[in-house]
Amino acid sequence: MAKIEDLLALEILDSRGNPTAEVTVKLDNGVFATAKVPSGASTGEREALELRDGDKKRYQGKGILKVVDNVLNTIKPAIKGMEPFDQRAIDKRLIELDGTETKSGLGANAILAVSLAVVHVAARALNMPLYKYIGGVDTPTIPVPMLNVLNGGKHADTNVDFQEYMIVPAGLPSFKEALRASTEVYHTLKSILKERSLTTSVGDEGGFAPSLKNNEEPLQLLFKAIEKAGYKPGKDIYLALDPASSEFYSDGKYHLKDEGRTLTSEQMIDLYEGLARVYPLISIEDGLAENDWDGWVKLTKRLGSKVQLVADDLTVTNTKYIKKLIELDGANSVLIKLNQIGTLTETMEAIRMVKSNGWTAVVSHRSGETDDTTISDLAVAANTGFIKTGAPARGERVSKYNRLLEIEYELAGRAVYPGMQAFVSIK
Ligand code: 2PG
Ligand code: MG
Repeated sequence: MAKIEDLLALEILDSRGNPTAEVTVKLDNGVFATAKVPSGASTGEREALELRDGDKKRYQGKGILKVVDNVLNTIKPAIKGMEPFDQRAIDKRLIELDGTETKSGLGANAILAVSLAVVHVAARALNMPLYKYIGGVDTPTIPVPMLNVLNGGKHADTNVDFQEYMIVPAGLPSFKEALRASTEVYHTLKSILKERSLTTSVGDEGGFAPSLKNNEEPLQLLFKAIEKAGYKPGKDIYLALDPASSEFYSDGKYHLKDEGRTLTSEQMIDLYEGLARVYPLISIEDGLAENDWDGWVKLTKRLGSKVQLVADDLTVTNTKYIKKLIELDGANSVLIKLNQIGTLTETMEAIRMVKSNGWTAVVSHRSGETDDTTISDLAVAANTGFIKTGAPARGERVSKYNRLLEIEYELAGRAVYPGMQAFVSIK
């Protein structure tokens, strides 16, 4: 059996021009593979720690030389000689080495880069595509993409409070067709913005980022763009939101700058209910804030039967918080981000917990990304049914969609595009 022989670590850049980690694992049979980790902007306060140097003389304090050092001098000696096929044992070793609950010992960025490079090298050593290595023979589902085509909040420099306005092509027959339709809508949206003399420059996730009248106008624009592109809103293509509301929540209230309003949880729920009545709004992520647990329970009671309610900042891919939310019946879906928790094994445990409860799991990118495509394979391997990875533009976003096109092609007739079936959590 091949064994881990060497690790290389590099400080590279993410799509926002901030340093991030790249790790290569080399086996004693010469096979090697690389993984690169992403970085969020609207991070949840309970996320695993992303270690940065804080040395203001380099990259304005954002350097990750400590991460490189931790990989080379602490992790490498500890996992050298281990078999790459025992992912669970390697991830356990990484967690023990770190020794903290939030991975602040070595940094979740150091740990995740190694965890993912290991799974890549193991798959490569067996000559298997990553999705098949992780998922085994049961890997037929190509996820429904949730494409963030209009950016606001922390991902843009505008007056729009809500962070993400997504299109969800759940009514199309295959991933390929779903991506084509979404891309046509994206270009149509661009022409509509141009006609109205609104800016077509893009935000962090490749979606357009114009300043608009209020938080509802993006939904009107998307509805129009879908129709103008020749598709039926609410039949071919649905809408989804990630307000990332923790970002505008303070003192127990939601402060919306678009209309200078301050709303309670109940009023926010009224707002979403009103929007869902007018638009084909099928999914709302982080509609309420990461510490508004009571609000989430009310939100689920009111909207949980018709809208997918996705917890992100609240649960941070951590089974401890997912379990709590399940017990409260406080959502019906959970966002999955590898770097919120820091290892592949823990991420898979989170997905299993969510799915075994009958909820949906949405595998997600971060706003700071690289060309790494692990999440595409993960979404297929874990049969999550959903992936959220930005607009169909910008290299770091399209790399994930392109990888899914390849997987769908490779699986030929065996691939299932679940479409509306993916929304099992909406009763
Ligand atoms: C989110 C993510 C990804 P960030 O809030 O869901 O879209 O943003 O990576 O900035 O946390
Ligand atoms: Mg989110």
